[in-house]
Amino acid sequence: MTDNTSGHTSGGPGITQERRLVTAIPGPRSQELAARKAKAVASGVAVGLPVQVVAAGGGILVDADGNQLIDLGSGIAVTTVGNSAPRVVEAVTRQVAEFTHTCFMVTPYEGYVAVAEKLNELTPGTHEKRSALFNAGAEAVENAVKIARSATGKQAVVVFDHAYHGRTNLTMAMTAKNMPYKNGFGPFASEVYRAPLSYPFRDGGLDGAEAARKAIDVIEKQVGANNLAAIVIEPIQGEGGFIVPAEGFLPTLVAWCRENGVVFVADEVQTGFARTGELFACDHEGVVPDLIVTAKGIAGGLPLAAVTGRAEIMDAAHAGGLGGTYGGNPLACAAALAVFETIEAEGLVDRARTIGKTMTERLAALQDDDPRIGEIRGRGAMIAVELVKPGTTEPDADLTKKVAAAANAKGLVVLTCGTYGNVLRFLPPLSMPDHLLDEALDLLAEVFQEN
Ligand code: PLZ
Repeated sequence: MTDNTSGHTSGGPGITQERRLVTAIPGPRSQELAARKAKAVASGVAVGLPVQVVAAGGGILVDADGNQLIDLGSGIAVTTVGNSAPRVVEAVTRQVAEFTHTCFMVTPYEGYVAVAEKLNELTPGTHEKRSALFNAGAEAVENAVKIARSATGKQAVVVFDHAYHGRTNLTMAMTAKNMPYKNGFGPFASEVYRAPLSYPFRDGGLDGAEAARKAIDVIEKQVGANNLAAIVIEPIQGEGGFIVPAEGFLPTLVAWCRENGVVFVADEVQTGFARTGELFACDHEGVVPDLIVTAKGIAGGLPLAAVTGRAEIMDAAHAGGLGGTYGGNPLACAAALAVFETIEAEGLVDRARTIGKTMTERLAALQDDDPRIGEIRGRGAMIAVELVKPGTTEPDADLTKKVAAAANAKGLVVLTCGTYGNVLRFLPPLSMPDHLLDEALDLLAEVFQEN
């Protein structure tokens, strides 16, 4: 967009980069769609903000009533390069006219291999790597576990408190939170064990090494390294509340995994691809995972996910043991290659850092006057505030709901998260122009004043 003050060019088809409210949110057309949705779509599929989106780009979502909302969600960390980012549109348009599907396992094509090559190059570590492509984060997490089991001949998997890994049967078992993810959907997969996480705001400020020792103690006493195939962890937790573990937590776990023949799997589904101000969140502490799971930001909204890792581990599964009809679909691969190019050409890793700095400074100023903001945390363009009863660490989920609803009414798309439902999270597209980010933060300040 030409009026993108950051100088970046990602953006939808000529959408003016301004917030505009012409009706209440949701407007009449959006409400009509909501009524149709209630009759046609299973109610288990819930909607956060029922506006009917008709176009999106830069930092804006346009709805069917002509409202323009500022997007602080990126469709849950997916449209990192922006919606309808020009390179993605061009690449997918070209590919859709050439061929749409062959199934890579039947007759291969270059896009899949090119994405694998690029992932092998970009992910942490200089060792020999292989990749396999899938459709969604949960499917890729499941495949990482299959691969780790195959490589180690062991079965147990350790995950952490507050973890989110998906909604399939195995990943429900790996996800911590009962409501809404697991309740009534059991029985769950076996051989999944949970260890305590480093959560500086709530664990008394244990340092990273101490918190890791606690987790390792649970693992050694309750599981045993000789039974353990993999530790799977989000380097910064997403749905669990944007929890950044204390420095040293991840490196200590990695070292223990290396000593004990356990595969260390980083679930970077939410944190990957420039989001946190590094290409991957593991990079902040120089952590080199054995396997890294990616999805979301990888393909600008087209469904794609991947497992990338050490060649000897990745190649352990027998031929035909990994795959799926659509995994690494040609359209999604074309989009991913365009995303990698966009991140580099537009300096989006730096852009995420700049956005993070702006958000953190502005939110810190709010916190100075508002004791309900217990903590501001996150990295890069993945920032959250945890809301509490003043002077305590008691979660305030009601306030969080109220604040999110008030922000929505002002034309801001914000998301909540956290085990206790008391975390307001911000995941703007990196194509967000500065003036919209500033406006969003002004509006948030108003919202906190008014609620
Ligand atoms: N691992 C770390 O964040 C998806 C889920 C939204 P899929 N997070 C958003 C919801 O309520 O369903 C996620 C994640 C991490 C795995 C996943 C799963 O990715 O692409 O949704 O399967």
